[in-house]
Amino acid sequence: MTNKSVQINGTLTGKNAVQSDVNQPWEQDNQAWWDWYVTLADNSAEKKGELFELQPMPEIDLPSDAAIVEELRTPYELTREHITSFQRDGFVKLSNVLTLGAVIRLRRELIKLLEEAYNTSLDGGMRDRFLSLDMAWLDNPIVREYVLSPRIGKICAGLLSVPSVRLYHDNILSKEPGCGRTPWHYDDHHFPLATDHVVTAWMPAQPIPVGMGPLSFAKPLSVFELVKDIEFNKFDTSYDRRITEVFKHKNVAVENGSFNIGEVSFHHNRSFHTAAANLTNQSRVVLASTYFVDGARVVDQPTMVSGEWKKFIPGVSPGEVAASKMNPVCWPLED
Ligand SMILES: O=C(O)CCC(=O)C(=O)O
Repeated sequence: MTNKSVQINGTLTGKNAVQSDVNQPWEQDNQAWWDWYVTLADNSAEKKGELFELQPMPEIDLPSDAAIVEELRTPYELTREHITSFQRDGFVKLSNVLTLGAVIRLRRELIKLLEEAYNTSLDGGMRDRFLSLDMAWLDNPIVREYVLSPRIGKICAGLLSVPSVRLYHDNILSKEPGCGRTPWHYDDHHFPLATDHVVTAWMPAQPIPVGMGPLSFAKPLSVFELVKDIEFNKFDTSYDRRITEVFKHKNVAVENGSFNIGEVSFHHNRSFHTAAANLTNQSRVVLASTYFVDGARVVDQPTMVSGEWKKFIPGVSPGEVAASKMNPVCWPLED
C-alpha cells in the first residue's frame, strides 16, 4: 500500500503539498495549477527527439474586426446528428466553425497576449511548458467576441439541449514545443458546478496535426463509469496510468485525430479526454471556453482541483446559484 503522507510533488505548496486529499482550496495561481497538473501525466511512452517543423500559417489579408464580429454572430447549422453524437459520445468535432481568417486573427491575438503576460517570445522561449491565461475576455475586445460569441453560445445550448447558457470561464492554453501529455481527466472533477449541463468549446488557433497534441476523447460518454472508482492522486502519474490501463483493457475507443483549420471540438463535463505531447516546433494555441446551463449552482465542497474558481464566479459561495457578473448569459442574446 502507498503511504500518501510521504508523497511529494515539487510543484505543490502549503497545505496542498502535505495533505493527501484534494478537499482544500488551491493555494497558488492559475499558471501554477497547470504547471502542477501536467506533472500528473505519464510520458513514459512518448517519443523523444527532434521536434518536427511545421509550415507557418499562410500570409493572407485578414478580415476586419467587423467581419469577424459578424462571423461570430452568424448561427452555425447544428444538425440533429451533431446533437445525438455529442450526447452519446460526450464530444463532437464541428468543422468550419471559424474561417481561415478568423483562426489566423485569433492566433495572432492569443500569442500577443501570451507574450505580454510571460514577457518573452513564444518562438522557443517557453519550450516544454503548458501556458494558461484566463479571463482575457474582460480586457481584450477581440477575444471577448470569440468568448461571448452567439455562434458558439447557441451551439453549446443546442448540444446540451438547454434554453440558456452562461460563461464559466475562458482559458488561453498554449502547449509549447516539447511539452508532454495532458493527463486523462473529465472536467466534472475540475469545474465546481452542480450540474451535468456543462460544455467546453476547445477552439484551436491553428490546425492541429496528430504530433502537435490534439484533444482526444474516450467514447462513449458513459466510459466515465468504468473509471469512477479510481482514486485521484495529486502527487504522481498513477491516476493517469490507471485510466490508460482500464481503457486499454476494456477496449475503449479513443478519437485522437487531427483538427483541420476552423474545426472546434465541444466536450461534456463527463467526457474523458487527454492530449498527446506537442512534438512540433510551433505552439499549440487554443482558446478553451466553458459554458453551463443558466441556473446551476456551485457545488457544496469545491476542491483544489477547481483551481482559482472564485475568480471565475466571484462573490458566490458554495451551494449558491452561479450567476455573477463574470458569468454572462451567452445564449440566447440578451437585449
Ligand atoms: O488543451 C489541453 O491539452 C487540455 C484542455 C482540456 O482538458 C480542456 O479544455 O478541458
